Amino acid sequence: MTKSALQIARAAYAPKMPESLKGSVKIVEGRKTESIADQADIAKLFPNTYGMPLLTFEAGGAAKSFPAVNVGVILSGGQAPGGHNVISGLFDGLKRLNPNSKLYGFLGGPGGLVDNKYMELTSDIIDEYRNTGGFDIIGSGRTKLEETAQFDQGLENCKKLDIKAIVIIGGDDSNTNACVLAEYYAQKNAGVQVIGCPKTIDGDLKNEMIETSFGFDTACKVYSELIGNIQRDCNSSKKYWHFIKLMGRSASHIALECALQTQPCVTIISEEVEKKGMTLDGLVAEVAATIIARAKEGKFFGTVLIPEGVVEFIPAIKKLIAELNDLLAHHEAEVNALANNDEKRALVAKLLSADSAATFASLPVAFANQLMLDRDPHGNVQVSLIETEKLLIDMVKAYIKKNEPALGAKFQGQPHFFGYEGRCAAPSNFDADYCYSLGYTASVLIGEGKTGYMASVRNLTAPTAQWIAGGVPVTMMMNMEKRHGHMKPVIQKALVDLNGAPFKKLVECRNEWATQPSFVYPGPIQYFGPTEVCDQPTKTLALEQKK
Ligand code: FBP
Repeated sequence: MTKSALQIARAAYAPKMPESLKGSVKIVEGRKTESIADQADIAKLFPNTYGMPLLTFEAGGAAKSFPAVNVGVILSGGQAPGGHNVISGLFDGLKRLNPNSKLYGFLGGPGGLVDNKYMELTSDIIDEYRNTGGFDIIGSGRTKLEETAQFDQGLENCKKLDIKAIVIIGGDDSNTNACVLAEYYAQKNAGVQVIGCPKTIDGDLKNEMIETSFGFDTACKVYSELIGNIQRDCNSSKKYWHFIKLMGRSASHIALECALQTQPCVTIISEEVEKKGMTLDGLVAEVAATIIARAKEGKFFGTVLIPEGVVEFIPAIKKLIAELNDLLAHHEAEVNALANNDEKRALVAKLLSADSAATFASLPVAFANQLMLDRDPHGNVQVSLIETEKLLIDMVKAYIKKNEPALGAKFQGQPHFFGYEGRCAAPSNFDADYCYSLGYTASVLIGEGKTGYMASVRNLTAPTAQWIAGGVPVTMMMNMEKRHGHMKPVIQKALVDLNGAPFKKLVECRNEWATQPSFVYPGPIQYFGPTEVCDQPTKTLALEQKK
């Protein structure tokens, strides 16, 4: 494989680690934990893994000897920068506990465990992937591990390889399933531990003990660089409005962070749209108001940031999508048998409730067609395939033409979607260090015989040496939610907190950003250079931690 000069130089980067992980580790047990809600239900469902204590690692533990152990690792769900460093940290940590330990990678995501598709990860392989982006070392997948038959098959496959622990690197759903798996193996006394690691560029797996999910930092820095470049172009030509959709299936953390980094004219935050009970027309009018105000001052250019999942937060469309998800699951064959989209829309409209049929009929045809696209394996609409940026450009143009005809002719929109561009970037120093520490932490949890824990590394706005590593029982993050008509224990997804410091900062600044020259141009991620250029955490983290 031909490597770029940066790849070669970056391979030599030694991730910075918390002091506590550099030598023998002392494990400090904290308070017993409770789930964030529905304590009685969760305790009943997880009799072996509920209520375990928080664990904090400190430097200076007594030197111990550990038996060699075989461990399996799985990458689950969407790619996020730093996954390879979780694996290299895990590998180095296991080898330090005992050089005869082995690490196996299950291939193509959780399905690899069930189908027994794996490879041994040797030091030669690991060295090829240190500090690189992507999940290509073993691949990822979205198979859900939730059936007992899958757990049993996985156990049989672990036994064949003498695997005593599995590390699942995934988002909220994957870690929920990791916890169910940990409980199941504990109940069966199967001798297989399960440890989770918090991954997702979306940034929505976070709570008191998980300050951020890995990959969010790098992805936001990549998108912010691109937004900054567009803003400079925009400021130079002064003729386009750029509508930029940003990935993040549900929560708007990415849009908010990119806004804080680049100071665009308009930022839509889905959680605010929902709180205000906005309609699509209301949202269009609000975006158009800024465009009209700037046009009246002779500025026919600007930037609008759009979170990927915004349509699902518009109450009427949310209801429509929920009905469509249900309806398409039950009438899939009937709908797919129809020859064209006009016929499909007509059939679907008949099957919807009166309210939702009216909403469906009010939507531009191309958008209504996109809402009928195939669902993902969890039955959800694939929001990254919905061209919200184009929809908003068309609707805003029509609105301005109708309400301010003289200005309407001058409005020119350019659509963009930034998503996949950021998911496999070479991890920033922050993500490279954070991920390596997470993997290393997982190895310590395995050495200590823990199961049902997620690796946690905190105090992330302090210098790396002061980061606090440890373990959090996954049951602590759970509550009961309705999924497919049944109440299920799940890790609570963290949406943007409208009372939190990052959103408040946006609110404080957005009028100025809409009207005054405010664009910021963050430039590309820097891997070498002064710490204030290379090692900054996200603005979200800094504001949340009052830095
Ligand atoms: P995860 O939640 O699995 O980390 O995936 C996040 C994400 O990147 C979303 O932002 C996006 O909506 C989705 O994956 C896209 O999925 P796919 O890769 O299947 O197109």
